[in-house]
Amino acid sequence: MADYRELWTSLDMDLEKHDQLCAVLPEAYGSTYLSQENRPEGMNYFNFVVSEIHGLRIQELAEHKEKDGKVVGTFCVFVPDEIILASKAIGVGLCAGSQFWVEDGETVLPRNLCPLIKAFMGAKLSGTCPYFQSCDMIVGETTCDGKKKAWEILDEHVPTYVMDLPQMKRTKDYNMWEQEIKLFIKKMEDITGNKVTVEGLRSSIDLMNKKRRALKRLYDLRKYTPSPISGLDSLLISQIAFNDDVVRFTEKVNELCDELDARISVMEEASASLEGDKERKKRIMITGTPMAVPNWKMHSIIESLNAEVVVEETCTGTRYFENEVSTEGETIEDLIKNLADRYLKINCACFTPNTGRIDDLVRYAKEYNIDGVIHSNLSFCHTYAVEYKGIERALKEKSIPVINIETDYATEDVGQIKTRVEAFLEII
Ligand code: BJ8
Repeated sequence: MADYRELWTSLDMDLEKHDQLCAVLPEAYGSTYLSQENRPEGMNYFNFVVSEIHGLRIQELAEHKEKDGKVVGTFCVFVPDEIILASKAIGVGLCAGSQFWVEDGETVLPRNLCPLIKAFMGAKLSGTCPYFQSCDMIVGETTCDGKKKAWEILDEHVPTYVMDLPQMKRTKDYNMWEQEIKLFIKKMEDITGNKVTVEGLRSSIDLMNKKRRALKRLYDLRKYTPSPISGLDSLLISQIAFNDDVVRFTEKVNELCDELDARISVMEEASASLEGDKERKKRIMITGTPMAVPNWKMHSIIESLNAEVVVEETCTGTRYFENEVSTEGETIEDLIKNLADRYLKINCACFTPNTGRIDDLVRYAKEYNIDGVIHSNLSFCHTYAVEYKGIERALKEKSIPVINIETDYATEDVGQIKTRVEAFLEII
């Protein structure tokens, strides 16, 4: 990797501490990712992105800022990327997935809080995340109580704007969300000095739809048995989706999908001579809380056993790309309505009721030919933990095996989780 120390210094980073962080990532990535066999060639681009995760992309953000462009950090798939793009700013997903930051987060937050919140707070306080350091503004949302209150503390360190997300899906909630999107447009126009026009918004909707389509194409290819790509690699792509340039990312995912298409054709030709089911790995769906980079814990455990993760019903999975935004309409109000309609189709446990998530799970179980579901719950995430009971009941009614695993970013429980997953795979 090139020397980015000057760049990091200009971002007011703690270089010494950042060196400690950089020392752990290559080893973790090597043992989790590079050790996989038979990876598609197209993963080389994503390997490169990871190797330059604190380098090239940060350089691109810095160049954008030099031209007076703005960078905005987000934490939730409800924040409409289309508005950020239409105001000519760059959005970066900041959901922190490393144990490295938890300790610093705990200096200002209670210990019994979701690790994702503690990690993002720690990432900012420690000055070791160059994405955070590049942000002119953070966009939070009122999804869970932990995040909602954490924005107040974060705002002391970086300007934090909060979108008020409704928690029900009645007509009045749709109307309210439209109003919130309007206010967000106003905020983005104020900080960037750029007007969000109908044409600009329509073209950013189009860009985002293309990106969603590419991810959907990747997930559709995973429906094939055996999946032409590992769950670990797919998860990485979903994680990189939050930070990479939209056009380049879409192009690279489509290139990879072309390769996977070809792989499937080869497998189909060979399948006549294979003893199919004997070799078949158990097909697992992951559902639950998001897995922010570099949280690869659950996938890595499952795929070290005789199983493959073929779909993630999470925000680092289907919830990010399902449903496109309509480009129909003549006015900005029309497009705002289309945005509100699409975004409120996301089935997050912060909504009550949230029965759409159960429908999604049942549908995916069929479409992806699932053998079992693993509900992965970040510790202290109450909305998902409480929702688990209803999910368990609904899946059991359909004879779909499911287990719940609550965990954080630490590695102490890896052995224990492995034993539970192993037992689960044996019975399904
Ligand atoms: S749409 S899942 S990204 S809120 S931070 S709720 S894990 S206790 S992230 Fe989320 Fe948006 Fe919903 Fe998706 Fe729980 Fe932790 Fe809260 Fe979390």
